[in-house]
Amino acid sequence: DDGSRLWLNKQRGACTAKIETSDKSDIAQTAVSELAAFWNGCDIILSRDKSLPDNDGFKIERSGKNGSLIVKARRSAGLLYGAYELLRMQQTKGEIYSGKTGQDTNLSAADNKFRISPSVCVSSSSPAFPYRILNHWDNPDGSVERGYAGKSIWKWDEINGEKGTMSMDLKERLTIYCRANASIGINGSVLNNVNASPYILTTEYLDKIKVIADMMRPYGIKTYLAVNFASPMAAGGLETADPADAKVKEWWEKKVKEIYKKIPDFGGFLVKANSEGQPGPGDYHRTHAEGANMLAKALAPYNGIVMWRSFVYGNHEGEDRVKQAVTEFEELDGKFADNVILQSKNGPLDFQPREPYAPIFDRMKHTPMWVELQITQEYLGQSRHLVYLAPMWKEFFTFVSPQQLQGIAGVANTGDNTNWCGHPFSQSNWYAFGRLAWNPELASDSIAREWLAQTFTRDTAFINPMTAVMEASREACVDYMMPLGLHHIFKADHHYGPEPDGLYPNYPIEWCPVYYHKADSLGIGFDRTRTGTDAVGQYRHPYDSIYNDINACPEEYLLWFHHVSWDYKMKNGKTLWENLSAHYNRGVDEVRRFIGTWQRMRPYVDTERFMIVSALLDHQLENAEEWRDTCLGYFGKISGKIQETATETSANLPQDDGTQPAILQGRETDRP
Ligand code: BDP
Repeated sequence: DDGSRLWLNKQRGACTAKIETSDKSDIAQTAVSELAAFWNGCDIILSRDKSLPDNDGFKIERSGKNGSLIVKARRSAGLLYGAYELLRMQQTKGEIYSGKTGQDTNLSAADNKFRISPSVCVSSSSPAFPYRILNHWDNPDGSVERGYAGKSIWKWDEINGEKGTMSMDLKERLTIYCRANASIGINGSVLNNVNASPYILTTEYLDKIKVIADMMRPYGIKTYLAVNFASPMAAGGLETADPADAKVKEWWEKKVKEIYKKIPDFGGFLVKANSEGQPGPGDYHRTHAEGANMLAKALAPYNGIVMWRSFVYGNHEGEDRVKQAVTEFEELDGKFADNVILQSKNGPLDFQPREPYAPIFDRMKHTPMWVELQITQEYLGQSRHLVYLAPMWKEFFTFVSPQQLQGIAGVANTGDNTNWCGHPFSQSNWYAFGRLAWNPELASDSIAREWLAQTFTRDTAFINPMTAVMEASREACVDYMMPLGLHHIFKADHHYGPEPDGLYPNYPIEWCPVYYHKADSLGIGFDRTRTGTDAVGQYRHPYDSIYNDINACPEEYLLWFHHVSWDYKMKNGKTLWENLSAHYNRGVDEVRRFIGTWQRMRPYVDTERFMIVSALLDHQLENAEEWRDTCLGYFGKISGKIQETATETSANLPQDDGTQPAILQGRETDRP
């Protein structure tokens, strides 16, 4: 299995069932054709129902007499999601029987059949967020920022904008993309990088984008674009991009009109402004609100939205980087137009293996908020390490209630590699993102089980141990990279290997590892307490005082909030240094354990994927050892806990010199 079909049904069913609907929409027709192709069970009726709440949800019921099923939904999209729910049940549980014999139980796994209960409602579900969106960081030149699975999936050369066509190859590939997204409830895609090229808004590109939008629409997926705030200059020839300038406003209004003429249900713009060198309203002494509202006004007549990112730093000289989003946005709370959403990363820094939640979610009381999660594993071993991210995202939702959010965005991990995501297990992160975007209450292990069953096999001898591996994998990564609240000790810019001594004269200090761990002969960690940078002060009560108090602060965040002496006694009675070593070692041991488990999975997995995952896990183990030895070597030297020099300690270790394991050669990695 080359992994190209993701978790989708691999075999067309020999469906003799009748699938019927009176809904003529393209989306409902997609639902019918998916069921007709893959369903192996009773007859199904898809029916719109105005009495249901106005969202993408659905209900599945037995229709009575002949044991057929009825999927009810207010919207056509709900019919599609209901259809996929049935296919998921079939794929994870086995052939479905709809209870003619009156039995109310699932048959045993050995029977590979699942009996639908004769009780009235089989399943009922509606999404937690109306907006469930992928953010692609794809550039028009085909490269992908932080992409680890090849080049962009959008093959612009294969799209003929004038004729409105795309190559057969691309169509086939993007159909899988659409089906995969729809199967997990994703209903929007931002096609391009937040570091946006202005050329994406040229008519040439818009014509091609229309072709993509037309293809995604029948799957319920709306098209969005990331825009460069200075587009009126670069793509429109104006001398300014000042949001208060009449010509600038007019340029955006015309551009928006042009877009909606081509794509009547276009979703809106995503904007990274005045962040990491991107242009923005600040260039003209205007606020984020003034910039966002200008775009929002142009989009409002068409029901378009502006997703404005809060990922900013560097505009407040000397201030702790993790505080700057709140500093910059809090005073603008309530000043944004109704169709502006503030999109914030889950943590206050930048997608680290573990961060406390971002306090901006506590501070913005009058502004609709979305969370941005990173599916692509920029800081978690890229697509070379097996790291399942659902436990990390679930952790975020224990601090920030889904009810506070209007939408959820995930930075995609897709590329043109045959298997889409590089590592076969990285597909699970795309899957889990969609499932949690639909229902953040789902347990991460049940999502893992679902994904494993659909992607590999339903055999519990495989699913049980591999679910355990997936569930443990994120904590293992934290342990071998940055335990106890350490963060950002990655090698310059490519964010892959360790570089605890990193201090680069030509980069901002906020990019340097030494700025984040602050290790010295006395201790280690970033003092963000009241007497330090007071980042704790941005948190709602009681987190502000919990994080401020070294004895109350959860140990997994200890070095995020405190500068702690090497001999500090932790809860288990051992010193900080001893605990640090234990965590690094545990991380490595865990990867070794994952390898042992995987080796026992050989009978359940096709050779192709078995070999790839084996090679990747070996590579992960080497990397984990490198992380441990480099970090403990360096910190050991600084603290005086290890007598020999760090260079001697790490001299014999495999170094990450950027070479890839043979099996991966030729893949995109390490983009600055
Ligand atoms: C960082 C990435 C960088 C992105 C930036 C962002 O390293 O490539 O452009 O975030 O989110 O994580 O804007």
